Amino acid sequence: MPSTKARILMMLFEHPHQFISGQEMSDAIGCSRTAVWKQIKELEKDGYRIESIPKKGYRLKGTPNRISPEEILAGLKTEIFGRHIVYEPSMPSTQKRAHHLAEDGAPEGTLVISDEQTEGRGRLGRTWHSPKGTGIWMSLILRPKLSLNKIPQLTLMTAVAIVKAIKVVTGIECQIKWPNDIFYNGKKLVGILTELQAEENQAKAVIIGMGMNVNLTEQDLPDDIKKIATSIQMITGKPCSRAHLIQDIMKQMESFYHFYLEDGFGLIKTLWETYAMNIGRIITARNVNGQVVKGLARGINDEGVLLLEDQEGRIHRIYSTDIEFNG
Ligand code: BT5
Repeated sequence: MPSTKARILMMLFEHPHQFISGQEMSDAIGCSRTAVWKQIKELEKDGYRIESIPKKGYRLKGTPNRISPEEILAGLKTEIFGRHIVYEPSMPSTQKRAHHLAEDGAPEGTLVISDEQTEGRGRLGRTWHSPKGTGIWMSLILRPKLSLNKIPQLTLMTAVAIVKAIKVVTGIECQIKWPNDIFYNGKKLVGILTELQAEENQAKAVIIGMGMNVNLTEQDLPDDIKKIATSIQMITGKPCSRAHLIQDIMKQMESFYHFYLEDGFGLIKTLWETYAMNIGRIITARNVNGQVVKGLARGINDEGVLLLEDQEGRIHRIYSTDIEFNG
């Protein structure tokens, strides 16, 4: 059961431009008007700006620059994705925390979010730069009944869902770079990290980490990353509501996930190829044997594996390695 403070905040978020009277709140929550007033004062201490007019009530005027689980929940249109949120202003890594929660039995749809990561991680031991109050750094716990070879498809599903959500919320049309990046104009906007807890040949939990540069400016990034990265604010010139993006990503992911579990990979394959930036281009990749292969990216197969055709016409299957463009 959410606290009185959380319930008041949710009511304020649900009526963004209207005043809600103290009486209305106390009736809905089942507490005294004085208790409502005390919690409003607490919210102001947390950085919320709340307008208060006698006989009219309270209205939300501004939020602190931090992710608010209450704000996310107030506009969330999902059944399970993001319904249970674990939030802290700072974490070493949401991915690491999600792994612990999954081991302790956290249910499917649990979303771990932080405003800052001090040890954010990418793939293969790389780091993910996650400055405070600027991006979406989150990890979603799923518990699909899937064999292990199917799990990489969830990365592709996530990429498709995020591209769609970014388009819906901001109007920006991004592209997917194999296997796990979302790009805009040649620069990285989002990175996805899919990790697994397995038992025999079955997934016990899948942790999908998403790092999204939302309101970062150039000053938020170190020099080496500045050259290769962008953010939604850098593209549009204005800040974007992180809560709205999270809500839409959860909604898109949930509907693709249900569709995928019922009908298979077909729809995601088609959308992924539509959004992909590498199809039809010459790329260099490393295959599972460590061998470097150069060829034309033909598309992905029904398992979600990238197919590369070399100069002799041989088809190579590329799993989750990085690629470079050559033309
Ligand atoms: C990824 O790895 O792109 C996956 C990133 C996943 C991050 C999320 S945040 C929430 C969750 N918790 C975590 O601890 N991680 C996940 P990879 O393909 O290996 O790309 C990493 C590379 O991207 C780095 O080596 C840098 O070159 C670059 N990079 C680092 N921070 C970046 C940023 N904020 N924006 C763009 N590029 C960045």
